[in-house]
Amino acid sequence: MGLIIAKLFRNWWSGKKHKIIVVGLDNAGKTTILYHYVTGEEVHTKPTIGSNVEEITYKNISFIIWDIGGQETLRKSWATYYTQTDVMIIVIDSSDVTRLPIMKEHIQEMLTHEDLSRAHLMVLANKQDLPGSLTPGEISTQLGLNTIKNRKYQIQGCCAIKGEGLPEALDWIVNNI
Ligand SMILES: Nc1nc2c(ncn2[C@@H]2O[C@H](COP(=O)(O)OP(=O)(O)OP(=O)(O)O)[C@@H](O)[C@H]2O)c(=O)[nH]1
Ligand SMILES: [Mg+2]
Repeated sequence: MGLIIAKLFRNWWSGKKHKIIVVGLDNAGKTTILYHYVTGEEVHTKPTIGSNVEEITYKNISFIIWDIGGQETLRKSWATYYTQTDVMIIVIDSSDVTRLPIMKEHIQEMLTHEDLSRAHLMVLANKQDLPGSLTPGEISTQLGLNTIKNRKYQIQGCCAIKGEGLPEALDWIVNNI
C-alpha cells in the first residue's frame, strides 16, 4: 500500500504524461472505449481513419491516449505510434472469433518490437454483452497470453457501450505503471 502511494505521488509530482496506445482490429470498440474514458458516456462512432488522441487524468495520473484505426490498410502504420509507449491496450471483439488468429499474430509482432519492449499490456475482451462472445479466459488461451514472459500484462472483460470493466482496466494500469 505504502509503495503504491509513493508511486502515485512520484507520478503526480513529476508531471509525467503516460502514453497509452489502443490497437485492435476494425470494429473492436477502440474509439468507443477512448470516448467513454473521456466523457463517461456512450458515443456514436465511425470507423477511424488515422487516429484519435485525447488526454485524461485518472486518480491524479495523466495519460495521453492514442486510438489507432484498425482497418487492414491502416495496420501497417501501427508501428509509427509505438515510440515512448508506456501501456498498450489491445481491444478484442470477443464475438469476432474467426479473426482472433489475425490479432494473435499482431500481438506477437508487438511483443517483439523494440519500441514496445518496456510497455505493459492490457487486453480488453470487449463486447461481453453479445451472445456467443468468448470469456476473457477463453480469449487469453486463444491468443496464447500464457506464454508472455518478462512483461506485466492483464486481460479484462468489458462492455464499452455500457462502460463495464473500463474503470477496472485503468485501475490496473495506475497500479502497475
Ligand atoms: N454490443 C456492443 N457493441 C459495441 C461495444 N463496443 C463497441 N461497440 C460497437 O462496435 C462498433 C465499432 O466500434 P468502434 O469503437 O468504432 O470500433 P473501432 O475499434 O474504433 O473501429 P476502427 O476505428 O474501424 O478501428 C460500434 O457500432 C460500437 O457501438 C460493446 O461492448 N458491445
Ligand atoms: Mg475507431
